[in-house]
Amino acid sequence: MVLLFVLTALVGVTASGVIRQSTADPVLPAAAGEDLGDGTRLAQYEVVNGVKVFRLRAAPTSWEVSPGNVRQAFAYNGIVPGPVIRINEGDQVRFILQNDLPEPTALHWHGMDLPNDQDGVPGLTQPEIEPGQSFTYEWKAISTGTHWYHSHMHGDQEGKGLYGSLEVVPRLGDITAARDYRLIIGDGPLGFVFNGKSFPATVPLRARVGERVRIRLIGAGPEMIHPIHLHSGHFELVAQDGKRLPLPQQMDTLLVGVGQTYDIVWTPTRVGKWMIHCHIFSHAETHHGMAGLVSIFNVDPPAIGLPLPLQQGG
Ligand SMILES: [Cu+2]
Repeated sequence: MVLLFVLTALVGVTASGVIRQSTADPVLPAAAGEDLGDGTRLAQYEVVNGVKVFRLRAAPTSWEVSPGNVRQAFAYNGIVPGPVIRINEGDQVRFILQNDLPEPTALHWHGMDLPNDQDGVPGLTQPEIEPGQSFTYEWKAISTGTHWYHSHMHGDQEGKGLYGSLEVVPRLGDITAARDYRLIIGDGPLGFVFNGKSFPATVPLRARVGERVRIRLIGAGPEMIHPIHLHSGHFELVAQDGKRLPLPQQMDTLLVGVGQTYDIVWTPTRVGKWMIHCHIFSHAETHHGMAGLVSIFNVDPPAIGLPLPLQQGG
């Protein structure tokens, strides 16, 4: 049992949001490109002279937000959201952004403590990156926790899909959880989307009774606020904008504004299909059924045969 635990801790588990862990480096190169089980993928990088180098290409793409509903999107590396950038506190990181959009762009590292000329604001801290040009950002990861990155060129570019999760793993004291999901909320030209998809195309999230499930909520907007509600009782709010709260706060609905990030932890107590959704009717339902900001947790019994704390209908 102890050996199994050690092996699991070193190797990690790849499927369905289960966290990879390693005492040496929480971000294993072998994990690059990994499907994180929530409709997002981990960013790939290479290490050059001790610097983690990421390549991002912004370009138009056709993006199917739900079956038959194809929108004209702008995407980093062809996916909405862009790849999840997960780095460690203290990492020196470099991002080479290629602009293959038909218009200028720039990239802002939202929530990061970094040099002013790396802040990504066109016309203020850097020139606009013209179509066909590239720009290189480099900084040291100081700000820990859940943040995000996005185009700072017109809210319209952000709304079309130019955003992604930016997760800085602290050297000490990360939020402990068995699974690690993110739900990035969009409400622009792609419609109401969780991780670039509208229900029923949102990826079902897996969990087991008794697990601590971390959910990173990111308000990418660019226009609206969303009261995010999780069925089945309550969850704990443990961090806002990457900063841990002194005490977790129990709640069942959390208002997520544009630009905000929240980390919540949920421990399912009952098996079943549990919704997480925006509670504004027009953002999550139509008269023909659910659509938009809706995802489903499929909660299974505990893996190791423990009795259920609460049975369905109990
Ligand atoms: Cu909403």
